[in-house]
Amino acid sequence: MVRHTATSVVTIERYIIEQESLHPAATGELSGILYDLALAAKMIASKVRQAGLADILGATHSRNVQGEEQEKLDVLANEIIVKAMDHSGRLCAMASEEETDVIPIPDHFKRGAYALLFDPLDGSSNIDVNVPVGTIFSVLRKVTAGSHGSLVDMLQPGFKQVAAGYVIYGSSTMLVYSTGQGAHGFTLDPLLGEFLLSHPDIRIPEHGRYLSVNDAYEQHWSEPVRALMRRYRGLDGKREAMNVRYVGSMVADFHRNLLGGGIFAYPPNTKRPEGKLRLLYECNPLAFICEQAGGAAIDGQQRLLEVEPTSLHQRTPIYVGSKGDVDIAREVLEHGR
Ligand code: FDP
Repeated sequence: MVRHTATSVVTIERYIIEQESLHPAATGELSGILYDLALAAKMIASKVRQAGLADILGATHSRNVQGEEQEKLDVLANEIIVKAMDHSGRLCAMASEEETDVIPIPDHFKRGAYALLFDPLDGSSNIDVNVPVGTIFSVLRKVTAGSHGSLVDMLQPGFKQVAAGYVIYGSSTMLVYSTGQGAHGFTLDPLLGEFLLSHPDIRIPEHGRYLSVNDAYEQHWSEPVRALMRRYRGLDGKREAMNVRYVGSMVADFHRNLLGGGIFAYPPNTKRPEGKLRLLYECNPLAFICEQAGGAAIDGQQRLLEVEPTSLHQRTPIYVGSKGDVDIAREVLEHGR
């Protein structure tokens, strides 16, 4: 925890600048992307906070009092991010969970050296019932020639991420990011309207207390996955039982385990042999943050950050969290015990 005094606080802007100064070659472009994302996060947070009041929930085609089309919060969050980021001159293209194809930067704006991928509002089925939701983002360096970005720039393995992060809209709004030098958390002070450094250099415990998995799928899991879950629950007598916590918002489940220790798993099942969660803008960013905090992430067979992506909206199984608990997954899934 960082103690701020009445006259001295560490804002996210100050922190990003300080981190940037550790890299003499830095151009400031990546820092600019992170500020713009922090602004977008504040705008989304304000919409999420008003969600119950502003009548912006429900179907995309519902109408407001002026008779204008109203948007669902996830569609709105998508627009907020696109519009906060498209004109900065720092991105070559974007991709979002909400959009089928790569989102080009309009011709009348300058283009830059980075690609941004994001899930604007993860856990959106929880919005209507006032349960935390989140935004997840991943930044990659452009690898193709020319100024416009393309799908090729997006299809890079997770270890190539130059920055990744998430925002959780919970009892407070927090932004956690990493540029490869640890994972750092900032809490939004609603009075100042600023993200303040609250969790510098987050370290996830080696073994955790919490198991986050939707065990309604148990009947559809393979035998090794069932054996693994029995292990985590202490049913095979080989370890102490973990507590089960499953919010159903990946960001919320991940965040709790990052701070308190544990594992989040979304294994494949016969109904979803590829898993459910998206590799590029859900799993890779959280895996990157987790590794930076001393944790680990696998897809069941290999390190998640080394998976070679083949399509934009590719799904993957995931086991992410405390290193000791992920090691157990690796072992039990490989040997079935
Ligand atoms: P949602 O469908 O509500 O957007 O990203 C997808 C996600 O939520 C995750 O946030 C969450 O962990 C998972 O799906 C929940 O899926 P199940 O209901 O199948 O457990």
